[in-house]
Amino acid sequence: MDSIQPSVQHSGLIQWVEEAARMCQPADIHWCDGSKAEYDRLMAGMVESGAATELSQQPNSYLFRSDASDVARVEDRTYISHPDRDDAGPTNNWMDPEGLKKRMRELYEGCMAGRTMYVIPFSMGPIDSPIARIGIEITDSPYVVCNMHIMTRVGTVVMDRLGTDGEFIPCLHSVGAPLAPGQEDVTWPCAPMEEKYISHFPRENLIWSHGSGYGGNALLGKKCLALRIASNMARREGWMAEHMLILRLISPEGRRYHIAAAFPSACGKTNLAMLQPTISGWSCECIGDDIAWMQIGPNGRLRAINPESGFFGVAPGTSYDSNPMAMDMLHGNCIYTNCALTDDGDVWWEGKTDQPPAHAVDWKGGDWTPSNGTPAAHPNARFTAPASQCPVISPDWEDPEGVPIDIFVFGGRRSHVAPLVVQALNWDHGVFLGATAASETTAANIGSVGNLRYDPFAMLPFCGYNMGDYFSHWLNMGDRLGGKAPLIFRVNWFRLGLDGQWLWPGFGENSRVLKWMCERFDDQSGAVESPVGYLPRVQDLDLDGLELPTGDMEELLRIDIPAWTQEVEDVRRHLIRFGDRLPARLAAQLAAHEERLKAAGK
Ligand code: OXD
Ligand code: MN
Repeated sequence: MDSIQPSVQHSGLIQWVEEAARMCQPADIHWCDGSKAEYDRLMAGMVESGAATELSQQPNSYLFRSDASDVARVEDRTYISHPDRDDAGPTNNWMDPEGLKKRMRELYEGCMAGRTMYVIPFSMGPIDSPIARIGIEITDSPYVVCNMHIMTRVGTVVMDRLGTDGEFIPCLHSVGAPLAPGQEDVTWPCAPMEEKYISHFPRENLIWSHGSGYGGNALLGKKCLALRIASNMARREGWMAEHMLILRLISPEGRRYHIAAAFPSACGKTNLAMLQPTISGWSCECIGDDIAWMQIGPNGRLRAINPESGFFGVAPGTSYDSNPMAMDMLHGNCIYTNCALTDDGDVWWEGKTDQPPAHAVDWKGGDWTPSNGTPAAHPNARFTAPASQCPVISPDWEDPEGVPIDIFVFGGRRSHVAPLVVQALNWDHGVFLGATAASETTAANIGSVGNLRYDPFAMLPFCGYNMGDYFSHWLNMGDRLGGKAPLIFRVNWFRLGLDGQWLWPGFGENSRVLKWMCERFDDQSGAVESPVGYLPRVQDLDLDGLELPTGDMEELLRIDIPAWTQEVEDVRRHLIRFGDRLPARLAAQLAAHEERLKAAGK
């Protein structure tokens, strides 16, 4: 087998690919050039093998159905392998690097037999951005290659940038399903749960993933590199890698505000990133929907890039009501995974239209009619779409220097207690708000749905080191930014009324809340100080044209002191898990929070 293309001159890369090939023993090696011809050829092969279905209603778009056991990120099988367990902290799974590598080498041995090994050079961030980083993913999944073509910048341009000795982050991936000679392949190869490992070795900037072909487990540029490994690099080098969308809001006067917002998975980040403001004269441009890399620029302000070049969005719930811009983006050149297939050759998912199709093929490949009583699309079904197709993508979304961030938002899905919006009293209090953000769990991870869990900064599954140290990093960044630090807010679009219905209409109406934040940034709007931060009064929000039942706004902004007081013990339990890694400044914030609640309860 000829493993190396004569044009590849990077000795470190050649050595690593040869080592991987010796271990995984693929039948063949393909170096990806990132061309459309390459994408088309791989897709044609997958259509022919039955792994993909070409959609007749959308040009150049394909549907995949995964194995029923491989439908989401697997947090239980995700490891942060620092030599010292304490550096991974209490919120990450840990195994010592030697033991984990030994176990994974056993699994990798011969794991690509009968398959092609693809070598994908990719850039996270615009190729010419000083903030961008290069990764090389080795994978035996052509589905992964095609998704990486959309989600990252891939191929020859990256190799040219890498040169003969450039730095790259090695990312090894296998679906873990070797083929014996003559053995027929399945449409979605993967390994059983106990053989799935999504492993990170931050000390070496190394990623090893085995056994899953789905999303963040397999598209290693996304969660593994751009968050778990990058969060370590960012801490070492003094920048930030965050689970945040980036958007630009433009006022009727043309003033531009840049907002970076962190929400746990499947809490409406993509919808917010492509917001269509309902307030007159305001508009929104999308820069990214999932990840922000931010560095302090020469003028002392924080500048953010979106390291990705596509959207890997949750399909169910995406509709012309919830996200018209995403719907307009999904007109071709997309990959769909675990959506339903309609009889006329289009995709469908729950919530896409009010009226479900009379018949479809569901995500498991079976006949489906609305009377089945089961979802036609998996709740974590996804679309992969080029960012350039988004009708509201910002003209500056690929600006190598990034955009200046004015406002940080933390959010979560909370049925009760958390108000619609609150502004942090200062940076340290903002870090406290981020550190104590909680959310009800969703289908984006395999596990139970609807349980309340603390998800600090929406980074619980993505922070590649001890969260206590991560809180310190945020405090340090605030110190360095000083008066140029973004304002911090926390929001909750999901509070329920007594009737069990959402009180806030959400979607485009969220622009009303963002407008208040922009006005706070410009010192142009009022607020009252509450024990949990600055709250808008009803009259501080632009509610023009919004008809809400009487009392709902007051309820959305109500601070239920007994309920908050009752949660203090949970917050304390959550924070003291970090032991001596919990910064004293956050412990002081907890004490001050408790004091304020006590005073308010008197
Ligand atoms: C995602 C996630 O896919 O957060 O973005 O799970
Ligand atoms: Mn995400």
